[in-house]
Amino acid sequence: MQKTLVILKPSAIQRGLVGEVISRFEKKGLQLIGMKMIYLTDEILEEHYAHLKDKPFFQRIKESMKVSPVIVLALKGVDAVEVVRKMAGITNGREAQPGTIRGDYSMSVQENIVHASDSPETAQTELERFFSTTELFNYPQLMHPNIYAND
Ligand code: IDP
Repeated sequence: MQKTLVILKPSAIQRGLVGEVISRFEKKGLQLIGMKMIYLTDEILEEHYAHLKDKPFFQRIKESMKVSPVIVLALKGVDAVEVVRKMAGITNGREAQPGTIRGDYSMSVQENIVHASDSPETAQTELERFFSTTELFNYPQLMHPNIYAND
């Protein structure tokens, strides 16, 4: 079992896609183990997007992530990190495969609806960045046998 972090970016909130996107994760069989609405700060964005800090568009990304609150989700499932990355699609919404979240809802590199952790190690760091231990829930997924059979 893996846990992963998703951020529904301001582009999802502003365009009324929150329910649509969360619904995809639920229908897929991922277990929702944490969710909250927060404002991101420069401090947290500089940590979260540290790998982009020297890019010319860094300031723009930070501004766009603060346009409205975001929703952070913690999802759990077998291979959850890779499954959720695939569901998100590649960074540029115009190039992302139809059927993916970015491929279906985004026409932009920057305004691409969701963030999803890119490795199990990153997922752990990012979950700790956005959730305290009491905000992450451990409860049985009653449909587990129907979702996974004997995998
Ligand atoms: P990822 O979100 O697909 O993992 P990263 O390279 O980690 O992609 O970039 C983080 C976010 O920064 C992207 O989701 C996108 O919103 C933004 N971004 C990345 N590259 C560009 C760019 O060239 N122009 C504007 N925004 C960008």
